[in-house]
Amino acid sequence: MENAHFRHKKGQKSQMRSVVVLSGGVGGARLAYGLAAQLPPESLTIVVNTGDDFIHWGLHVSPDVDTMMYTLAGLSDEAQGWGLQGETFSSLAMVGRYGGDTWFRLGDRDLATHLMRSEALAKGDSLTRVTGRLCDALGVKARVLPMSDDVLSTMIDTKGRGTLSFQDWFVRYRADLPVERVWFKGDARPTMQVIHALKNADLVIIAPSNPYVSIDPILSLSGVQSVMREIDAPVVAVSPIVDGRAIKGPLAAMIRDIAKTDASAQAIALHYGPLIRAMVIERGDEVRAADQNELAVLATSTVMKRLDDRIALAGRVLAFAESLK
Ligand code: FO1
Repeated sequence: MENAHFRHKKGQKSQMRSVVVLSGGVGGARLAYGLAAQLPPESLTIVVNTGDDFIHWGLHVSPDVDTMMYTLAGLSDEAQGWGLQGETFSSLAMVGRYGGDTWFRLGDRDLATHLMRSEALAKGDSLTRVTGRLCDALGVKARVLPMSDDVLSTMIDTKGRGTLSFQDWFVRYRADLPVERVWFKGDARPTMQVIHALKNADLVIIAPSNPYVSIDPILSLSGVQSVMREIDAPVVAVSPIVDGRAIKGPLAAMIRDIAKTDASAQAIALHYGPLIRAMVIERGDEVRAADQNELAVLATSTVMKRLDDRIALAGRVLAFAESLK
């Protein structure tokens, strides 16, 4: 299946030969969709957070990888932000009847993804290889790389309920418990494909994803930040904060709880510090460098409500990045 957007934009390709995006779920997937419409598939690599991964009903669920894959394939449930369009939940109802866990709503067709992935992993396949095959089957042409083939679990120290795994905190407790600290359990390495992509990048984009729970797991892997500092390619962060609010999810409250400051593009710049050379922020927001270095800034419309917004924002990010060279 070829997405119509990825066909009719052929005249508008960017000069960038190798763009690497670091991403979590929804926000990053929307920008990646736009980039996939602007770049030839071989020029786009998306490194996806797997800190949210967990075992549920005995299956390996990889929420951010699946959101990326479904979004690029044009199959995602846009209103909900996760899962597949037109999904049904008969298996979930049956699990409930057996007295099983139903707080995490796995859909019937989504279940097929977790079955195929879990079977392949049990046979000794890597998450990178199985993700590649699932993407191929869904017609996703850009390269989607899980950040690691090892297990790294995002953990949340909460006020009130102690330490919770990410999905417990995010879904079971609806991200309602104040966060004291985010940390990562496990000794995971980035894959060699991730390091190779970063080393050869002309541009690294940090997607408008939650820095604490979507991007930091990737940055915590040994070697990732040092490669990002060594390369000549600009590192550009797209702000997930618009006018003091997070476009989706608990980020604004997390910034207040963890950084003890109001949510703003500036809080994002401070978080990434010298790792980024440039930032794309919402028009009307303000940002300055977190240190003595220069921070190039593009202030534009960053909200991606419609498919065309994604493509337009991706085009502006690429043009901005080209102007930095
Ligand atoms: N998020 C929810 O808020 N409730 C759910 O029941 C839920 C189920 C679910 C199933 C598959 C999947 O890939 C994602 C799912 N998510 C659900 C979203 C997901 O847990 C989070 O959005 C991400 O981990 C955060 O990026």
